[in-house]
Amino acid sequence: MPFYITTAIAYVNGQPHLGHAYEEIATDVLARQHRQRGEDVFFLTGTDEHGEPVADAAHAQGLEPQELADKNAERFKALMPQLNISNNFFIRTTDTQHMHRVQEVLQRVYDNGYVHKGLYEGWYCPRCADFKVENEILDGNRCPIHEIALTRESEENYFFKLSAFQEPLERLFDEHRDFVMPARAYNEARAFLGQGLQDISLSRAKLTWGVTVPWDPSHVFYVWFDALLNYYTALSYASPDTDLTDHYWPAQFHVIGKDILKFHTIFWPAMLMAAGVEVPQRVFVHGFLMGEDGRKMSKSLGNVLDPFAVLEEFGTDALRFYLTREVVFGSDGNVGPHGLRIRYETELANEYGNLASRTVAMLRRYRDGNVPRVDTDPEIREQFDGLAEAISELFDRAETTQALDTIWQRVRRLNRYVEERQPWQLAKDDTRGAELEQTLTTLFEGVRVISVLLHPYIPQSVERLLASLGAPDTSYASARFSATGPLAGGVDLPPLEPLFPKLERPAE
Ligand code: ME8
Repeated sequence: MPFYITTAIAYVNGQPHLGHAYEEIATDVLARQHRQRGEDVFFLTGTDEHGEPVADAAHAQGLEPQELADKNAERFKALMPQLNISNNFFIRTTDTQHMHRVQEVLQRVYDNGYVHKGLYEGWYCPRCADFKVENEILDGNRCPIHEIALTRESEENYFFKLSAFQEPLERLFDEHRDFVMPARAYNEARAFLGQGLQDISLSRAKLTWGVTVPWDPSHVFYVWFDALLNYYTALSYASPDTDLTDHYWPAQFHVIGKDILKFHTIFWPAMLMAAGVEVPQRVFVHGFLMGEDGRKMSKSLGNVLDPFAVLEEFGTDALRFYLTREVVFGSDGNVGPHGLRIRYETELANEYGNLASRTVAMLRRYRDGNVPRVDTDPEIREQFDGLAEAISELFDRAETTQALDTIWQRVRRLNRYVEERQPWQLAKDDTRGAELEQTLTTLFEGVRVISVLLHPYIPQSVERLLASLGAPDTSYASARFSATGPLAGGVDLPPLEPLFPKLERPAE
């Protein structure tokens, strides 16, 4: 089954920050889990390179927009392997194939009669590249997001007849309650729609950094139309020899942040309808990351969690784990270096890493590194019954944080099992050999299954561990807890280096 999933594409006016890393990681966890289930996943990410925010940032640095875009797009691209993101393609909106396709689709919108010329006047934020409506503007005519002064803009533009899509959009929202998730975001988008739609600016005459309007080359398209179309255009040239559009379109899952809700849930489906293209199935809106003190991260407050520093000190999986565990996907969350250290030490190093190390060490000490071929403990096995299915159901609702918590309850259960069984005591008593063997096999199987389920979250560590256990299969089929000895591996186990080494500077 095709599963096409995307992130928002980042502006290249600045460098990647934690918010970008978060969105990439959260989307990657979803993509990997669907792949694990055998679905035909296509995962797209990339950069948004046109428009005023980029042009202004470039000029402020004495660069041409293309130079700044090239420089920063490289930084975003380089971030993907650093975060272990499994994207299938990286789109840049300055790709010529993208630009041609944008012209083609929007020409269709024009030919279908959804474009007219008009005078636009309003308060404009150059950082959002968006006109603001009166009721969202802050005192002193400032942007509600960036808090910077808005400019009064008036120009003759082409307009997109958004108002013509009031009813079709209402129908879309009524018939597909999961078109926007979670429910809070759905309600917000529905309320916006309820206010009544007005036509919106489709082009800019004052700007040259953008995709030229084919029916009037003195205009470029308003950056949001060019940017949103990335999800559609990418499929036409992501593969060198085939056009993937028919195979993967419509997208199943757009992942975006809450500040760009209106564009993705109102403008985007309307634009597609105007072009006669099928609309995507779901838009998932994640929350914003704030500092540990609940305030917006800023250098001056000293509450910034720098993703690059975290990668350097703790490794990729620690960042992936911390962000997905700490921040409920779909809600805002507070994150910071203190919380990260605590979760690293208590959960990754002690609860999971140590469970794996102890299991391997005991198998080596008591059974020469070979897992006994005996039945697993039915009580523990029962607690793994239906687990993989439960996780998949949570993933179908994009409840990735809840899914991780469900897996973690099994990590804790296995740790308690070690304490209950005390294998080191059993090993002292020759008459209790069978109990020892059952305990060791159960622990091995438990660690293996948990690791398979954790693979979407912490792929590197899991791959290392499973390879060491001789059971490298991470597909969903291998997430079954065997009744009769291990499903795979468990022979001549080599010593296991700590998965999450102790920190030089422990958490206070
Ligand atoms: O909005 N916490 O680009 P962008 C969580 N180019 N997510 C955050 C965040 C934070 N602190 N800060 C930003 C754009 N994001 C457009 C998108 S899509 C066709 C065009 C998220 O670089 C933000 O919500 O400002 C968005 O989803 C993504 O990062 C890129 O933001």
